[in-house]
Amino acid sequence: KKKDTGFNYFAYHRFSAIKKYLADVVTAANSMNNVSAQLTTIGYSFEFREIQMIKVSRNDGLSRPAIVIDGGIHAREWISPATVLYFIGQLVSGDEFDYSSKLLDKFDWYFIPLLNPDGYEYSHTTDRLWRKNRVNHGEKCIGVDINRNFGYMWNPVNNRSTNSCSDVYAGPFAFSEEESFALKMFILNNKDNITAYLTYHSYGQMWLYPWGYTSALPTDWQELDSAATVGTEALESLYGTPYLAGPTVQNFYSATGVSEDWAKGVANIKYSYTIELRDTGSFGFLLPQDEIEPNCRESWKALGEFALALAAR
Ligand code: ING
Ligand code: ZN
Repeated sequence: KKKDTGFNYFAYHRFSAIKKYLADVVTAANSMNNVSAQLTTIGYSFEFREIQMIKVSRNDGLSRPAIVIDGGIHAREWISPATVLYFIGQLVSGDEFDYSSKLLDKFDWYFIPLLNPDGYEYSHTTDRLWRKNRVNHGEKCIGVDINRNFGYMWNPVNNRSTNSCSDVYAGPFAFSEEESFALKMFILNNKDNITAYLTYHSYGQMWLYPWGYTSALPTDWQELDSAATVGTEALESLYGTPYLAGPTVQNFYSATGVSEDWAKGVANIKYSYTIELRDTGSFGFLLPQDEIEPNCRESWKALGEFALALAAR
């Protein structure tokens, strides 16, 4: 039996609509006989919004290696949660490339589609280009960059960002933020079983792997590189969208306390990536709604091929 939620994947939605969609996915999955969807709240934001995680898996009671995917760490990168919501729908209800059944046979899937709900809402109501969360630590300015707040190489002395007004403020201490802390606790509670961690951002069209804090490479970088290249080649095959696979510092810039580094360096997740979605700057963070569909289709194809390649290793 197959049921859909009626959700329009090709528009940008507010927090409340996303929350309703996730509840509808659980209802739809419960009406099917070979897939299970479970919704949990892994934390609450500073403004008390739920940080929701949805697990999608076979409902045969077996435990499989896990892939963890997050979106919406940065408020203004609206294409990121839109893409992760699309992934959830394809996996639960079936997809045009027939990946979903194979992907559910191989992995348990954990999605946190909107890790920074406060910032996301603020980018809808007040400041479209807001990046951080909306925490008030009693400092001069509001907000911490969640992707500078993770506890691996956090804010080192020679590169210290103590300015709360900076867009990349690292916070008063590592994991000071509910959002990064919630992700950390979830991952540490499941860490022996996680094969891959993918964090979706925009923009730049890149599939990046550690390290983010140094130009040195992890010893297994060639395995990360070849898996990333499977992803980018599949992605390019649909519309010819050029994507670059490579190490973060060499291809983008360096930063400390980022989630991909913590996932690999501390949680020991082998395949840890930051994916920068469309575009390369023409619209930047303001990606028009008519690019959501092609962006989602090519990104889903990339994820499918990437995950199947991992399963075959
Ligand atoms: N990009 C990431 C950022 O947090 C990044 C890129 C990740 C840089 C990891 C260095 C290390 O700055 C976006 N779009 O936010
Ligand atoms: Zn980002």
